[in-house]
Amino acid sequence: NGYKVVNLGIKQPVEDIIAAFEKHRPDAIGLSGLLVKSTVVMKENLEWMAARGYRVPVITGGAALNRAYVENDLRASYRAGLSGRADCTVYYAGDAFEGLGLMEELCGQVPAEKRTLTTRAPRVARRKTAFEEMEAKLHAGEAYVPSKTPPAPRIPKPPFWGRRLVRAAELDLATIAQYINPNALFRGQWGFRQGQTLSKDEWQKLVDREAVPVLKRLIAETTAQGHLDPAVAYGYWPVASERNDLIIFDPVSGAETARLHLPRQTDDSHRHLCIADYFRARGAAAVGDEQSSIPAAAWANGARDVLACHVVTMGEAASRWTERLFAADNYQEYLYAHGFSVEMAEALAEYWHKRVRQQLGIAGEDSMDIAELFTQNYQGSRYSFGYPACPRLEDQLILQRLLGWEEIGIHLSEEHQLVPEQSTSAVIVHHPSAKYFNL
Ligand code: B12
Repeated sequence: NGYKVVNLGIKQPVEDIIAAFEKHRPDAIGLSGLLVKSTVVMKENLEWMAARGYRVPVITGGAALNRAYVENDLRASYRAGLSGRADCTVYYAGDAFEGLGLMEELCGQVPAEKRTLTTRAPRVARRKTAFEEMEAKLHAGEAYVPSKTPPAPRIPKPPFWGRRLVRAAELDLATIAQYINPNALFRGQWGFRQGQTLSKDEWQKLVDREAVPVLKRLIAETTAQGHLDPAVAYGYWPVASERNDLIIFDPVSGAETARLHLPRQTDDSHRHLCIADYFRARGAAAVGDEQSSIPAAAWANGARDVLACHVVTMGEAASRWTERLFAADNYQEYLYAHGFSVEMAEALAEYWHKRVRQQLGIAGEDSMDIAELFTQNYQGSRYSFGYPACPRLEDQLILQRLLGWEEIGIHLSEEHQLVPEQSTSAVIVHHPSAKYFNL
């Protein structure tokens, strides 16, 4: 489309964004917010820019934002202290095409009387930001109302206690790739669209013709050239629930080592679900010979159940690979490679979750069809912090401590984001009733 894009990459401090602005003098700055926390950071950044008199138009987008928030709150933050000039404002783009439309208008490619995107009235229905909604739910979810979750019929016995690391040599990329969700990759990441006009058959033909060969090529290339460096840290801990808390015990000393404070559904139409309820209560009466499944010291302190946790990554190599393609102006390949690398991280999480079910002896309910695993056709659930049932990203700190993930090259940013980007973590619950839910 004739635009030059300077990609600064993810998690850029405002000082670096402005340094790049001074160097390249662009027509607009684009900001993307994927995680809820980024809405707060974006607001602070715009205030920082406004305080220093910056007037460059800013276009925002991403899962964490909504139009009303951008057009009201962010716009007000950016205009604070300025004279209210019309050329200093913040716009919302629902997708990349809207972003392009905004650029056409901002750069004078569209005659003034035909401009619709930059001139439209701000959306008035002021919704809460994703961050505010989350805070409100967390606050309400503090209340303890017992749910009707039945106790797990059986506590599985893990093959070991504590954590283990799995390195690239033990992980086969082609096997992991079988767990890629094709919809998420082809539609979500690569932008293939069925639209109104393509029948199911025609869509399948398009995918087979255009998308599948790219996927096959990327699997072959990454295997040969080491573009991805997969690794896993995972393990099993003795646990017990206490109202809205899940207590995690040290498998050796038996002492309480961490406590996850989990929110509960509060709406009356809901079932008052809380992840803690999927675990036996602290000190509950023994069922059968299950005492032998839990380390003795932890049992003595009230541990009655088992929790699995994992973190998976495609490694720094994945981030470097995609950065190189971008720097070489190879945007099409960048889009393919980036989408593939992030969906490979998700695929490894799906695959390793299956391994954990196998190790716990609960994989009997698994669908034979991998595609059905994407809709939870198996026993239990894999909950990631930041997702609706357990939205506190800060809880990543507990997983970091348990899994010691620095040893496979992962660390947390100040906003509790995992670095490298192509990483994801989860707690794995074996209880047969455990499925995804919203607060
Ligand atoms: C794929 C995915 C992942 C992948 C890849 C993420 C990535 N870095 O790309 C993996 C598996 C690695 C992942 C991990 C995690 N994820 Co995730 N993930 C998603 C998912 C399903 C899709 C995101 C995506 O890549 N979409 C495809 C891209 C192309 O679309 P897009 O981002 O929406 O962008 C389009 C538009 O929004 C717009 N746009 C976006 N930005 C901009 C900017 C400008 C200027 C313009 C013009 C347009 C524009 O244009 C784009 C193209 O049309 C979303 C849910 C969702 N539906 O969005 C959750 C989601 C983003 N993930 C979430 C979470 C919580 C996580 C984890 C923290 C989970 C965990 N505990 O491990 C980690 C964090 C990873 C990290 N590094 O810290 C939450 C975030 C919510 C929150 N609490 O903040 C979401 C929203 C899911 C949810 N409903 O809760 N995730």
